[in-house]
Amino acid sequence: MNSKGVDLVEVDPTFADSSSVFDSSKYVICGVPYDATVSHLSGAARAPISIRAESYNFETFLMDLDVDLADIPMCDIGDLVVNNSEEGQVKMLQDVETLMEFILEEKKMPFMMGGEHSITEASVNGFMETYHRRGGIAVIVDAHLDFRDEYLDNPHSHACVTRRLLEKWGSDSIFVIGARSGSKEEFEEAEKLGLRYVTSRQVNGHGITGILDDWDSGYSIRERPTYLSIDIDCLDPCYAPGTGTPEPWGISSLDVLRILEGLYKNTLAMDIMEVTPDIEAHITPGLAGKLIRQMIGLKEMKIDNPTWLEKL
Ligand SMILES: [Mn+2]
Repeated sequence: MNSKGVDLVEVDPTFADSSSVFDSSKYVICGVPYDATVSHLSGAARAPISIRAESYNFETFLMDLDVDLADIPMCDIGDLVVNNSEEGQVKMLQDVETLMEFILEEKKMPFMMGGEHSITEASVNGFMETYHRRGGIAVIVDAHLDFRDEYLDNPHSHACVTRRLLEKWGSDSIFVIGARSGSKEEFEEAEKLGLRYVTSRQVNGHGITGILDDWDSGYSIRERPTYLSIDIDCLDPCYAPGTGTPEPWGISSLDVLRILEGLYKNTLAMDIMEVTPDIEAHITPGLAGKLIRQMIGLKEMKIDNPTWLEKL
């Protein structure tokens, strides 16, 4: 494939069922093995390999959606070649942005597997280049507010992602779900700059569907092109222990499923970040892989009025 000067390396195995070639694929999976700005426990660079390995645990048939992924044209273009050091971050971010724009230009849905959350800044920027003028939004599901102005002298650290995106694309374009950690200053700045976020406790109390409904009435989020970023630490550590900065009292795996079900129609790009297989190498990367598979299944679901929960 022509990847606009971005270097990719083939992987073996590829993500399960991604057996099509790029040109005929509707869905494109890519790994970004970068974790050099991680602040607590590192190892997210090894997540793409691990998510691919665990993706083979699952049936190709998604019984709740009546979709067989073996029939769906999808490909795994391998890993972005990165210099996994702080010096390598600038080029990594440029390459992620270029790749995101390229895959969207080719009318395919990209799935980026991190790596650390700083990748999301570039990935959303690539998405917004095309979709901001059409009302594009980024929904970021994360335990952390990631609203520092800079962290360890780096304004593009994983701890600054949401702030950079809000500054660039405006408070009407960024929505955060599951926040429960940040400095006092981050919360004050988020208030001042008008960040729209709900905490994990609000999700627990109000229900994620109610929150999406509220945002839909206020900001029409279900009608706008959407980039969905899942930082795996949004989940309670009991569902996703394999992450570098686990934070208690998170949302459940069913909450995340409902986010996918609530937003899949207009979601045009997605990422899963911060899986750290050195800490736990099966349940967490498995869940990450399943979320990618479920999103593809939802996009391919034929029935008009889904009743998946009842059906189960
Ligand atoms: Mn996080």
